[in-house]
Amino acid sequence: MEEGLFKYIRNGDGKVSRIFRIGTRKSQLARIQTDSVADKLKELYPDIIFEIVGMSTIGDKILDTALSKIGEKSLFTKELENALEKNMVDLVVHSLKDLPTTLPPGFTIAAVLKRENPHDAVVLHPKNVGKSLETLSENSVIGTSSLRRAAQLKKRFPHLEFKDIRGNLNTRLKKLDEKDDFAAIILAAAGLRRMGWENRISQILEPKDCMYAVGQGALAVEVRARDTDILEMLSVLNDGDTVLRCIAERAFLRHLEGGCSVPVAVHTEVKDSQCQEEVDERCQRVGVTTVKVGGESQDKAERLGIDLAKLLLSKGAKEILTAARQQNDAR
Ligand code: DPM
Repeated sequence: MEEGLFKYIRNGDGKVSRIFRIGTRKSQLARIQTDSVADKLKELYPDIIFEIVGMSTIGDKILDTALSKIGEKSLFTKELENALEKNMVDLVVHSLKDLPTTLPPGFTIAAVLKRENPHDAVVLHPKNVGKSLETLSENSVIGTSSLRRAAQLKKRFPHLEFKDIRGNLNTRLKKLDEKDDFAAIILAAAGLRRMGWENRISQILEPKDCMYAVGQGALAVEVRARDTDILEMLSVLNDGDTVLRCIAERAFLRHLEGGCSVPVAVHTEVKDSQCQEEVDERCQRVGVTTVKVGGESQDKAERLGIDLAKLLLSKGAKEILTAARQQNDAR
């Protein structure tokens, strides 16, 4: 791969067109997510050639340490951003929840796609089928390396124990099914669905039991901020409600100075659908609706997130988060 050069192809008619390269992590889930975005783009822009480039990230290479312990904020995104920087790829598809709330200078989110089910799900060891977190026996071990999930569920289900489990989704399901270490594991419903493993979901966790992570269930496309043409091209992928929710959630987490190593959870809803109609804008392209969320409602969403963070900080959130960070460092 040549650095610093865009990639072009000469068509049969002698014309030269640019190839747009989409960077992705190599895990099966990342590939599925990237393919789904690439398929949408190919359908919207049949004359443009998109090519997928797979890459490994720190998060993929370190498989034996809990995510929150590695201490690298942009675990899954750094290598992909390097590739963007060097023009080796033009766009990168991420799970929004893995994207730090502040991107390095020069990068921006071009689109946030319609959110899937954002909730967490319980996947049971086959021997426990028919049970729920509530009815699992005393001291059953639940696998998760998410501080957010463990913190909420420990409080709600004090009879359960929580232990780290790492690896990609395939590895985790294998560890669950083929060993006797875990009674159940907790995973994002969206990831399970995308992998085609919806049938393994025995319980979807309601917000009263476990709220989800900021951005969970939504895919985001990251690009070079200076590429205004690409930003314009990708804007059709935006889902208005998802954008508003994720702006509010990310502003909230940013203001709390959280990251993936602190137990912060959210639950958002767009209540005012009239506001949505105001911000819908029909695009000239045939058959395509561009949802350009108006600047004003985006500002409102951002302010909502910040105000909520301020409220929590005034009620002692800072001390709780500091203690959680120290506990995590000592693990
Ligand atoms: C982040 C967390 C996890 C991922 C922490 C959290 C889960 C880690 C674990 C920030 N990223 O949620 O509190 O369980 O040890 C990740 C998954 C998805 C994106 C897998 C999952 C798929 C769902 C989506 C890992 N990142 O959470 O089960 O696209 O939102």
